[in-house]
Amino acid sequence: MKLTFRWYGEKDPITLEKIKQIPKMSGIVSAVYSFSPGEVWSYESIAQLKESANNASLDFEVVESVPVPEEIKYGGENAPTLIENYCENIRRLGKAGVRCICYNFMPVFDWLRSELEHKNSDGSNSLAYNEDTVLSMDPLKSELSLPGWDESYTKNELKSLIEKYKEIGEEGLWKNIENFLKAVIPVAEQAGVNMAIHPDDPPWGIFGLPRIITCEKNIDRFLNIVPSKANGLTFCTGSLGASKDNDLVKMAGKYADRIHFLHLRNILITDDREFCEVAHPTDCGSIDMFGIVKALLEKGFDGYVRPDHGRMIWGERGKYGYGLYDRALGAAYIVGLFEGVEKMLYGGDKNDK
Ligand code: DNO
Repeated sequence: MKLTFRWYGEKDPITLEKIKQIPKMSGIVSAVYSFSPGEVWSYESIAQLKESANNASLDFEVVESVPVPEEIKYGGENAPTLIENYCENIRRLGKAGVRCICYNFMPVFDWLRSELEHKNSDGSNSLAYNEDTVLSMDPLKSELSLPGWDESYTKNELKSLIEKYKEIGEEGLWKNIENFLKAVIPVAEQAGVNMAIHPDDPPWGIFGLPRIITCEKNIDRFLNIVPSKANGLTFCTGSLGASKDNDLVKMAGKYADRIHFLHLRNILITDDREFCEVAHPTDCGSIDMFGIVKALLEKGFDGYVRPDHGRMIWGERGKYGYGLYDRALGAAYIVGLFEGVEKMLYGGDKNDK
């Protein structure tokens, strides 16, 4: 596996030098943030990102994310042009040495939480989700907004966007993802890039909005739309694991050859549709991190891995979920977990043989 770490660019208080000091760190996961969804990223901006990483002896082979504009997702009239722009970004990134692109197909909201500073008993804080709180903030009825919302929309824009998705429903979203994949995957194959869709977080519909990358049945359907290796997954344990119906160990083994990017994090499910984010190790939460890694390695997984959201510990403040300390602890745990499972399965790192 290649251990990576998310970096938000030059403004990120966590510098590349600090990232490089995490044991076994191979590269960064980043994106060009100066373009709006749907725009083509300039060659210069991509090259600059790569150069910054390489100057710090880090690779830049994974992009998270090239965002999919809403109009592609709801199938607006500009969708074909926007899909062509998306293809151009894939070509440019492939040329620059990017091998994996993470993206999602979640309508309107990306990840959604009800709390950003949930107090844990050890004095740390982390992101948390409580469905009752979320539902009480229905944007069609309430004036409040939740963490994770794109604040660039006015309330009215948000409402009309939500209405569009309600009209097309789940099958409409499937149709639009099919159009997207059929255009984009051949380009990715050509460019030597693996596309890795991020599951919906949390993995169920909210406010009547359809969400489809949620469970085994739907992931089967998704992968079969274009049965190419380049049409793959970001296996995000914290997202898929929020639903007790998802058997993550089974899914990890089943999809191993289509998983190009692994987001490892743990959550503690406290009730139905209620959870908080916890430290990475298996015993800290509800997710069998060991079982997942073992299932993947048994099937020869050799993709990119990153520690996902961390708690805020040791007084750190910063971008929610993306501080340094707990993610670095997560990275160290991941290295240990892989070392243990690899030695158990084949006596060492597969790549050393
Ligand atoms: C949250 C992230 C997501 C992810 C996107 C991928 O912390 O896991 O925002 O980057 O969904 O497109």
